[in-house]
Amino acid sequence: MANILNFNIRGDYNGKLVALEQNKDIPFEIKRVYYIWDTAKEVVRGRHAHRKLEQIIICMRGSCDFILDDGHSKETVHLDNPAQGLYIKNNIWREFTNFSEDCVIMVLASEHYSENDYIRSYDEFLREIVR
Ligand code: T46
Repeated sequence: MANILNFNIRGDYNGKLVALEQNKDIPFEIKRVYYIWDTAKEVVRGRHAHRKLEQIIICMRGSCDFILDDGHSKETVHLDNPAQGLYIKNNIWREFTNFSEDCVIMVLASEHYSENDYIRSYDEFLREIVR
């Protein structure tokens, strides 16, 4: 279920650089970028799925854990590498937690923000994925 993309690092003695191009390194057109930081370790974010949205999650600094659930099984992914992206397709329930103090997450999204795309009830999520 967890799909980790390994990005090319174009680094030299000056430091490291990753370049991401839509429809090449990122498997969709990027319509939105947002980032999350300053979240306490024990906070649990997410607790929803998306009907259509696909996203790539990149932990730019620090670390955190994503718990993914496709309605059949659950998987935990530890993110701590800015040269990796966690590709989450639609209809996956996600929770994320265990934030390090310095954690900064950047998200590349395939759609503009729409509250209608969110499934915020786990029971509703299970009903929708068996339809
Ligand atoms: C996801 C995980 C990884 C906006 O106004 N625009 C936006 O683009 C986003 C993402 C959020 N918001 C508002 C909606 C809420 O009032 O920001 C507030 C916090 O959003 P939310 O509670 O949905 O944040 P997370 O961290 O639980 O989830 C977010 C994304 O919403 C979600 O798509 O997969 O990050």
